[in-house]
Amino acid sequence: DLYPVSRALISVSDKTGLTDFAAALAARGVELLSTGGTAKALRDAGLTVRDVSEVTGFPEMMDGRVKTLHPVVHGGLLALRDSDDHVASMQEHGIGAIDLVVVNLYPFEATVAKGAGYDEVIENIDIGGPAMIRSAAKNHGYVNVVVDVQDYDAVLAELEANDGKTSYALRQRLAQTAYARTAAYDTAVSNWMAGEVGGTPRRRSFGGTLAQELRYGENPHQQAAFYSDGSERPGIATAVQHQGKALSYNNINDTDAAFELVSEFDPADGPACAIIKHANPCGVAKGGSLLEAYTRAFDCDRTSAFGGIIALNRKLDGPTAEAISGIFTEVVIAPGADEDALGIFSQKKNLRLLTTESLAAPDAAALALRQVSGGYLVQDRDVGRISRDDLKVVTKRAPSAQELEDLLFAWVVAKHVKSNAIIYVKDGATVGVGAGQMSRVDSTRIAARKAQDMAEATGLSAPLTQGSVVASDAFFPFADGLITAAEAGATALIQPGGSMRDDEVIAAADAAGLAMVFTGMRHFRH
Ligand code: 93A
Repeated sequence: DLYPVSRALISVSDKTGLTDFAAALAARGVELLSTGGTAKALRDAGLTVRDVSEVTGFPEMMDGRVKTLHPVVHGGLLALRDSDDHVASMQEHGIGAIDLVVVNLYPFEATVAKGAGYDEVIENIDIGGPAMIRSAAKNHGYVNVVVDVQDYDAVLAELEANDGKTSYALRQRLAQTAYARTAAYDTAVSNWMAGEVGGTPRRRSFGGTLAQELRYGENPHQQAAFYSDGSERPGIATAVQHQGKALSYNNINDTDAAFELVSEFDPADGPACAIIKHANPCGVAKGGSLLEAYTRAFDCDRTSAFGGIIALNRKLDGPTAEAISGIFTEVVIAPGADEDALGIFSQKKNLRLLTTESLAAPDAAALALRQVSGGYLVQDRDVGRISRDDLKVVTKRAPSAQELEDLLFAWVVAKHVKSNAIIYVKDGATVGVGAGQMSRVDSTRIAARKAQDMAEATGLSAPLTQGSVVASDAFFPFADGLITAAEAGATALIQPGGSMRDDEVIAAADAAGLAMVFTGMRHFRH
């Protein structure tokens, strides 16, 4: 996969590092072709350069708008070197192969940033540069494309190591970088124009394709749209909707949260159900049947489940569909639905049923994006998972087998709850969820309070938090949260550990006879 570099075309606006790089290429016997300003800079540095205009037989014209847009350039970039047909075309039309393109673009973004007027900004939309970058990147089987000054050294290092040749791996990596650059460049152009013409969410570029125009956003006065990133991952973007009106912005967000959470539970380990409201679970449970899983999830917080979104980890069946039909539900999502379920739901015109090919892969690597003023925060998706072996028992008492199972279940749920997250679990079902509070002790109290409310509403003598276990998405900074959980009847806890006051928290756990395990992993979610 090594391929030699004999001829390079260099056309750069940012001339940083240019002459050193070009001199190193020339020293290896690489022929240099270049456009006006770049050629001048290279000649001034004493290098021998051929003008692209001499190669094309056309002068640079129209204020430089047409310099490199010529078949002699693009044929030299795009020709497949091992195709007899392509090689014959090169010979017939006097096209020489170009093995390396070094281009950085007209400074469009910087021109906008300095507040230039409309015409000057337009003039700084590079056309020939992106065209060459895209041609070279497409033909990375043979051609190297360098769009980033920082990559000059990597190219020289390979030429040095491989006697004037580069590897496929390098060319492929350079091509990927090149397409990221042209995509970002056109996004910048489009977003600038959107500012000029009043672009709507439906006509902005996010590196995705418009999948759906939404009636409105989080609120009716906000416009909104749903973009797909083109991946085939099972989930909200690829699910099939069987009935009901179009999903809203909030429906899509909540259905995604529900499906991602329920997908954590391997169907081979039994049915599971998650009910989501405002992006947080208000009930998650396993059960002997899908119906039981749903009922137990519902029993965690029947009040909040009204108008909720339900996700199941197995094909929806008739009995579960019947039970779900009992209250108002916005959306149900599952990996399939049987005939009975479809028949029952067809009577409920307002209920949306979505099915997917399979569950989502909770361990699939992906990027998570969030917008802040003036930019984006990008991180790996939280695919962190722990197993029994990762747990460290820190209290005098170790959790029982049942407690341990519930602790692990609670921990998985905690990962999908907005911080500060506190989850009470009993026998494979949440019995209290505290989400999104600014203080951890408040989340602990709220979850216990809700369990108390449920007990009163359903005539139970004691809340289900009695004899439950608790998960906390991050460490308890003080003992107060743990004491609150103990007062609510919790007998075991799972948390990352790592607080300055771990000793104090462990002592409080021992004093209350609780078992506690540390995961060493945190699951913040904001
Ligand atoms: O106006 S262009 O879009 N037309 C072209 O054919 C073309 N070819 C290269 N701009 C074009 N370029 C750009 O010129 C390159 O991307 C580079 O940014 C710049 C280098 O010009 P010079 O060598 O004259 O400084």
